[in-house]
Amino acid sequence: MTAEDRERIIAYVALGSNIDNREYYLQSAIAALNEETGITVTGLSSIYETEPVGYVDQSAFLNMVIQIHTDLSPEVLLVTLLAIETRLGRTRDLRWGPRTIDLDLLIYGDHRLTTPDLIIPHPRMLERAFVLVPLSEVLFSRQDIAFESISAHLEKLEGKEGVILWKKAQ
Ligand code: PH2
Ligand code: MG
Ligand code: MG
Repeated sequence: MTAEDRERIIAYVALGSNIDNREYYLQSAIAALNEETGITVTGLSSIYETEPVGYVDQSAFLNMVIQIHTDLSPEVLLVTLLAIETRLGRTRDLRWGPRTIDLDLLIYGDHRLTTPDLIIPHPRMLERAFVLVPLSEVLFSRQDIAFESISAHLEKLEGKEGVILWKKAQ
């Protein structure tokens, strides 16, 4: 049995960075996730450069979405994401402010979950072109059945012009 057979849950994580060497933070976070026991990175979107949303007086972001296979619970996965953010220098001075790396759990299998710390699916993902553009790309490339519903949301969404392909996935 390979690691991927044991790691039964398919999950999607959004990555964002807008401080210093943004691509370095994306790549370091992906490597750190892949090194965790119980997580295998199995799909990568392209990297997009995106206009800041929400708090607009900050530098442009690089955003992407990855697919993972995992046998961690959603709560343990969340703690793992936050620990990797901290290791990569993330501070929380300003909500929606500049960050070395932001790791947001978007989708965890077909689970729906609301706890004080975590809502799955991510409550704002359908409103954000910087999430839906890379998410629909990686869903399509991994032949995930969620592609149809996400791409239907993406078609209706405004703000896609603020999301520009920056480095195409291999
Ligand atoms: N993240 C936010 C707020 N605004 N804007 C862009 N373009 N990309 C982000 O990742 C982002 C944002 C809060 O997490
Ligand atoms: Mg975020
Ligand atoms: Mg976050």
